[in-house]
Amino acid sequence: MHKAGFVNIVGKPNAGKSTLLNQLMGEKLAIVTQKAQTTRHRIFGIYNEEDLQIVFSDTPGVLEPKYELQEKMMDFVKDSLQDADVFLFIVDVTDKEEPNEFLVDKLNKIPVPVLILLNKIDASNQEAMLEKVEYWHSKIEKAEILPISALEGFNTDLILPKLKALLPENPPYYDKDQYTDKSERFFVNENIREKILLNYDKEIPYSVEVVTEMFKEKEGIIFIDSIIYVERDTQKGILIGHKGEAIKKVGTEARIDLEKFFSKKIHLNLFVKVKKDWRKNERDLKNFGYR
Ligand SMILES: Nc1nc2c(ncn2[C@@H]2O[C@H](COP(=O)(O)OP(=O)(O)OP(=O)(O)O)[C@@H](O)[C@H]2O)c(=O)[nH]1
Ligand SMILES: [Mg+2]
Repeated sequence: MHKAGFVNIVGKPNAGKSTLLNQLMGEKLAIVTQKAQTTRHRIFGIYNEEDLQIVFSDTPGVLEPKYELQEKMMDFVKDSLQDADVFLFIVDVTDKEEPNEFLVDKLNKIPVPVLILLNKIDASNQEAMLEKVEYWHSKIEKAEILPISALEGFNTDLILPKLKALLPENPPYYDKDQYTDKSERFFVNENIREKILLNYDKEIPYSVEVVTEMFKEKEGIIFIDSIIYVERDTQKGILIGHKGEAIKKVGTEARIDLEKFFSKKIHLNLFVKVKKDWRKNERDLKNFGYR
């Protein structure tokens, strides 16, 4: 007997969805930062065992879209609300704000099992936790609740057996040696964007898109040319920094990570270009892979 299915990770921005995907996969597939809206795409992590295939999908955090890019991000979320066999709904227990009622409502209506993961319990206390458990029991009655720390891997080992029990009998959807739906170039783009999220403030990270134009292996070295697009000239100046120091730091940090990811020596060239207001432009967004 072989089981297979789609397990979609959903939640508010910054709840720890990508951290959880990486923890479950045992590999860093999705970038993680302390800033909200780090993830912009739907990323599959394909977990394989002999008699099991779980297609996890990490999604952008659910928000009220304010510009076209965010609308496209929410389209990815809508897709993942439609094709799940099981939902992992991840809640940050340290989040003081109201839950996203749109998402709670959807999860209540869709006839699919929901496992609520109360995340970041390493940063909370027993009392607050018990309160949250009670609260979430009443919000989504059908759901099972599990307190976890995605960061520290606490209780995350309990998730796989629970999912296996819930998933239907199916042949695998993907080749058993495939672990993601994304290309090598995608991981390069994301890694560079992660370093930009970590190194710059305010609007800069949100105004950036990365496109890898060359990814070529020659004699054991991977040669990469990537373009960082920003929305205005002033942002280009900030990104590059005094004597190019700032962009150099991004390049070095990204290269070190990518050498680990690909287990190869990397030669990385970064270029900065302006594409005015791309976040609001349908055609630019389409070219950047936001359908
Ligand atoms: N203390 C603590 N921090 C965590 C835990 N899980 C995630 N974090 C932190 O929370 C922040 C957001 O984590 P992400 O995994 O990027 O969250 P996300 O839900 O994917 O966020 P978006 O992609 O922006 O929607 C990062 O700084 C993580 O290190 C946890 O279990 N405990
Ligand atoms: Mg994320």
